[in-house]
Amino acid sequence: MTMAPVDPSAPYDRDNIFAKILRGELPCTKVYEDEHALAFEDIHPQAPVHVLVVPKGEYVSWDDFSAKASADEIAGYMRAVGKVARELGLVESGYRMIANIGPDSGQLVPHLHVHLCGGTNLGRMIPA
Ligand code: DGP
Repeated sequence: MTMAPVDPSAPYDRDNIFAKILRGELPCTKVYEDEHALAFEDIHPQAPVHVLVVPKGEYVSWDDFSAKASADEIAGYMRAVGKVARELGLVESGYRMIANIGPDSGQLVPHLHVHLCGGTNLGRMIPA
């Protein structure tokens, strides 16, 4: 599926892919779920472990989330990201968290998500 870069000024689109996954309208390979977050395998993995962690609320980006989410949502989501990394066994070997926000980042899905990547040496943070 071809997707356009996310427009950060656009309102939340309830038909985005991750919204549909959260509602159970599209399948995913679920890794973790709690009150605040859902984690599932990325459909195009770029590392041996590549999991997406999304908040359950309707937030387009980190900017949106950090400005509008409640303290409970923010704490719950942050804890969930850490818990997923722990449960995936990534803490000792290390891992990378990536959150693409807006056009320059290449964000394609307009629902906030953190990529958790690991399982190998990931090299430079931003390839030259
Ligand atoms: P980003 O550029 O940060 O918005 O990355 C979006 C990621 O979402 C990308 O790595 C591929 C993944 N993705 C896109 N569509 C689906 C889907 O339908 N299911 C799953 N599991 N992942 C998807």
